Amino acid sequence: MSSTINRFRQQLNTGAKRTKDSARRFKEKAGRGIKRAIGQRSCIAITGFSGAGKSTLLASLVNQLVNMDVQQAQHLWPDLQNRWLSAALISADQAIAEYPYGAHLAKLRAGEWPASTQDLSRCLIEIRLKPRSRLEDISGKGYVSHQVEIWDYPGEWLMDLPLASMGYEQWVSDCFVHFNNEPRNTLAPELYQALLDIDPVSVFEPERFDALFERYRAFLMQCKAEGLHIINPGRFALASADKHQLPAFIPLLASHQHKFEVISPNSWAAEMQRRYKHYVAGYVKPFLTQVFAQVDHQLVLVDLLGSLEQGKYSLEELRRSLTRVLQLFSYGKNRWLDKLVAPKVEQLTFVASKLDCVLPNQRSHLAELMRAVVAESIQSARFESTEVDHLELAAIACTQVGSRLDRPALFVQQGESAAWLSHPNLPRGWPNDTDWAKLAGWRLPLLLPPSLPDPRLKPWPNVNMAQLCEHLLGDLYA
Ligand SMILES: Nc1nc2c(ncn2[C@@H]2O[C@H](COP(=O)(O)OP(=O)(O)OP(=O)(O)O)[C@@H](O)[C@H]2O)c(=O)[nH]1
Ligand SMILES: [Mg+2]
Repeated sequence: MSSTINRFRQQLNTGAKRTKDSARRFKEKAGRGIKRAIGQRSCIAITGFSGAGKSTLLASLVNQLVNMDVQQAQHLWPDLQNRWLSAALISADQAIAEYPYGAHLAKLRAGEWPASTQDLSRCLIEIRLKPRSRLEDISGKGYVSHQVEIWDYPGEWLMDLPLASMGYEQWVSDCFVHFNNEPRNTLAPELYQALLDIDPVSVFEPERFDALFERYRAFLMQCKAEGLHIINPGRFALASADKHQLPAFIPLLASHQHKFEVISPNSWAAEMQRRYKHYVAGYVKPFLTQVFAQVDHQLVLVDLLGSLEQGKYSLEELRRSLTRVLQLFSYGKNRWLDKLVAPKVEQLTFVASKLDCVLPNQRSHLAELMRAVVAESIQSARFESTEVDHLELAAIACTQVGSRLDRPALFVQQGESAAWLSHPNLPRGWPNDTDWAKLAGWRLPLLLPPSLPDPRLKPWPNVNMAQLCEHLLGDLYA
């Protein structure tokens, strides 16, 4: 009896905590919505798979903004010059983890890249501008302020977003198709058979599951190492994931061929469905809502060079997975109320990262390749009245453009050693077999950040970061 009362009390406490949490989340969300609606805050979402360069781009972007007068002294665009006062990182909510800008800055200055991201964090930047008129500055503060909100997260989480609109059965069908096609059918034929051998209506066997899940997880890691982008559950492709905290599940491939009318609650099928639902409702959907529900400007960051290096399956899957992810959002112009009720993404920019690794005379090739990779996404998502642009950049330039044998070339200094970099001809548009043959065996050089000065005193080397800032903040000066 007392254990029943205790359980009941525990449930009440959990329920009360959940209500308090949702009330806090609702208040936060409403606050964000109102700020966006009245033009005081814009939300930028960086959408990029693991290794695309999100954390580095964000560190470089914050540096450009908070040290604008030094970082962009050469590039300040006239409208900005007249109104810009300052930008600073602010913290507005103790419950949300802050983007570790200081730690990333210190790492970059020590010649290392930020570590691969393991959790969600938010970066909130307050920009102060001279008011355009007295009317704009009713409170007489001498400035108007605008907040820019950007989130950083592990790229593996992004791969799970399509699960938000699929049930377990649909996900299994998806896995079945992938397992039966290159490259997965070559990578894991035994695992495929082991997953197919489980009878979904038989009684769930926890030990057999544990052993199989370890194999399945190792396979997810292998897919990641091969440069593939459809990896679910994506959180288990992170080294830090703990299967005792996250619901672990596998695809019961035999259920793809048979539809079961009645399944017993202690069967494999029932257990996997429960875990899948829990994963989607408890992890995937909250992430989708928190980071992507109120986005003004979506930056889709793509590591095209990484996929060119990994080969055609990687590039093909990059194209497909981008299409799957982008289909989840609504795009278009917002009216005032839309921003509060059902916000749409108004601007979409496809950004190719690591441009510093591309020879200057081939940078336009990367732009053409980008257009080919995202053509399908643009067609299948509904982009009416959304501005779609492309930009190629390097958040931190590790190379310098020089001249060698009378041709523009890339020079790189890494510690004591210096070298000239070259690479095969990059394809103009979607690569054909001849392009792939040229790229075979090519390895993207793993460069370290160059020696970086104090950013308050000297600009950091980059390619096109000023264009990105202008592009993101352009609306503020319109
Ligand atoms: N040459 C060059 N390499 C870069 C640049 N930005 C990132 N990289 C490389 O790309 C790697 C991944 O960058 P991150 O910023 O950690 O990528 P991410 O998208 O945050 O990755 P996750 O946190 O794993 O999702 C770095 O470790 C660098 O090797 C750049 O501007 N130039
Ligand atoms: Mg990161």
